[in-house]
Amino acid sequence: MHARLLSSSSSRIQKWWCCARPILVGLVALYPLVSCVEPLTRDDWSSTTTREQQYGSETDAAATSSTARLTPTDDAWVYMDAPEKNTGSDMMLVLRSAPARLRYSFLKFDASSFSASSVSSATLRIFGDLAYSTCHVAGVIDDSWSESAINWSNMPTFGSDVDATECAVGWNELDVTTFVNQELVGRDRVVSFVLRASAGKYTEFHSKDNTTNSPELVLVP
Ligand SMILES: [Ca+2]
Repeated sequence: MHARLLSSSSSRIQKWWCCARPILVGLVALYPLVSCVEPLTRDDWSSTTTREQQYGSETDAAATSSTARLTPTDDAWVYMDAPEKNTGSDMMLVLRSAPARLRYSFLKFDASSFSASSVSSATLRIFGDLAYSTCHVAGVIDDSWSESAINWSNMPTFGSDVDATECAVGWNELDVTTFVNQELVGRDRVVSFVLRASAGKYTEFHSKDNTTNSPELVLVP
């Protein structure tokens, strides 16, 4: 009797083991895969999670180049009827188009702190105190001039106008994107401009030596 009970129990254990063994083997085999998957908590995911929150920023390198607002390293105006006179420390930059009394203004910016290789836009901003004329801007490739030495007799040559606008009192903006990209890509990262008036009376802008509203070159990567 006792032996028959033992035999019956052993048979049930063998049947159970036959069924359970493949399951246990499977679980053991799957364990390394399951243990690598970290559970999501409520904070790990939401329908509004941004790509950056999920993956981190891919643009850390690009993020170092942001919009730059540069003030001139040099600015001065020159006038035809006083060809040796230098105005490098004047608080104003002057334009005039009257025959034999022309006035041009030169500005120079150092863009070496701008880390992007090119701009999507570059804007020259000048603040008018007196403004009754059309203002023209042209690029100046020769950056060897300085505000303390430039005058009508030694001013650098310049190219064609790259933009023009009806200047007004207050802020005026000129698009210099193409010329700035030529400087950034093909030449040095120092950018000079000349401003001229095509018609009208005196036009005067704040220079960098003014206490307020200095000219600025806004570079957008
Ligand atoms: Ca100056």
